[in-house]
Amino acid sequence: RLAFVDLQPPDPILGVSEAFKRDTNDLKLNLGVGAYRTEDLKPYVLNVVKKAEKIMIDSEENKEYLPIQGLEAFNKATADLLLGQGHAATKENRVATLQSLSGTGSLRVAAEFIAKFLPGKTVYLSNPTWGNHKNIFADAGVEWKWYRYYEPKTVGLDFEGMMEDLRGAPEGSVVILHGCAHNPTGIDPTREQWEQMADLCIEKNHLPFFDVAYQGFASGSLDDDAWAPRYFASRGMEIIVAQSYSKNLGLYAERVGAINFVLSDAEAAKRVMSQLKRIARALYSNPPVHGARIASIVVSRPELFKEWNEEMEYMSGRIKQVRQDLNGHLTKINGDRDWSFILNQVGMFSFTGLNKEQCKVMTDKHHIYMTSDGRISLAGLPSSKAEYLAKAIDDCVRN
Ligand code: PLP
Ligand code: TYF
Repeated sequence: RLAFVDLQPPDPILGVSEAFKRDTNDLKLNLGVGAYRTEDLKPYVLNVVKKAEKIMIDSEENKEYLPIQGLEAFNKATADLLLGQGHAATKENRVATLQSLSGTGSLRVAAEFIAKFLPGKTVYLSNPTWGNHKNIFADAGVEWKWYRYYEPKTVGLDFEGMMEDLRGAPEGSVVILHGCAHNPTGIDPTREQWEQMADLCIEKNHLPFFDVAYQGFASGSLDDDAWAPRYFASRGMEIIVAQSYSKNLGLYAERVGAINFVLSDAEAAKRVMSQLKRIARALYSNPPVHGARIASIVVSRPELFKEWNEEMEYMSGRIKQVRQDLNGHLTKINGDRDWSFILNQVGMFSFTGLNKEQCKVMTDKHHIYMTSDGRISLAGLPSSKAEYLAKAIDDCVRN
């Protein structure tokens, strides 16, 4: 009966890991998926996570269902982490926060909300963006379009193009913005540019929707990395923010995250919250508890919170170090080219500017696995392999 079902190609990002596993060459290097690795390429479980889990075992927490909206302590902690302690919006109960299934599930809940309550509105995505954004909105039945973002000539931001496209978008469109550490480019707007974007969103009555998947990973500071959504909220705009703890707490498989709606008053927040719960109820009923407990313990205990910040600085510091290493080797091997973009980009990724064919050579000849858009995850690069990577990139750009 179902013989007509056609074959879906592997996910462009997760398919890279599948291909990596099949490669038997010792030189192989997986720079595909954005997951932090130690210098010896081991996954890293944060000490604060282990400590929180010990606290949880000692207090013999039960496994009862959470309410539809999730763990209350987590929802409070996550909104405070996003907006900063004592923000006017949280004090005035203007924030509707629903714990959801990490960044992806949180985005999907909001996509369902947009489909239901903003019918006919278009979601604008940066070109390029995280590949799953398209799937999430398309599957929720929401139309999406691109706005310009990346300028290949400078390996930088096409700010003029972006502003032009957002100005040309119909009034009241939804604009997806990466809160920090843009995936895949690693290129973020400056604060002055964010200010101009906020002006434009107010002028055009656009609804800014921040995807915050890397808070703490761009600069090493949780506060600095939340600057853009905080600034937009401070301008009195209503905003949506999806949060993920996959990367900054290393809770990838625990699926910890939240969707936040910052609204103009408490009544609106109550109504939106009731609708988010209705959406979550039909999608998955209620979220998992384990990771949310970990996150709320780490965020709410000052000694653990301090240690988390140190571990995040350590992780983002290692990535900054491999940026230096890679830039240094490339400059030494091929000084005719400007490799400064590697140092200027932020977060886990570097957008190398390599085209599809060159990426194929990287994989087929050099056993370096990366997404075909030219993105490499520096979080998966040990310093000891930076020279090997530099030689492979040089080989690809020369030939
Ligand atoms: N949004 C962006 C831009 C991402 O890069 C990611 C993960 O790579 C996510 C959302 C969601 O990840 P998760 O569902 O694991 O939180
Ligand atoms: O590397 C990236 O951009 C992400 C990683 O459920 C990822 O796609 C992997 C699995 C997942 C969410 C994100």
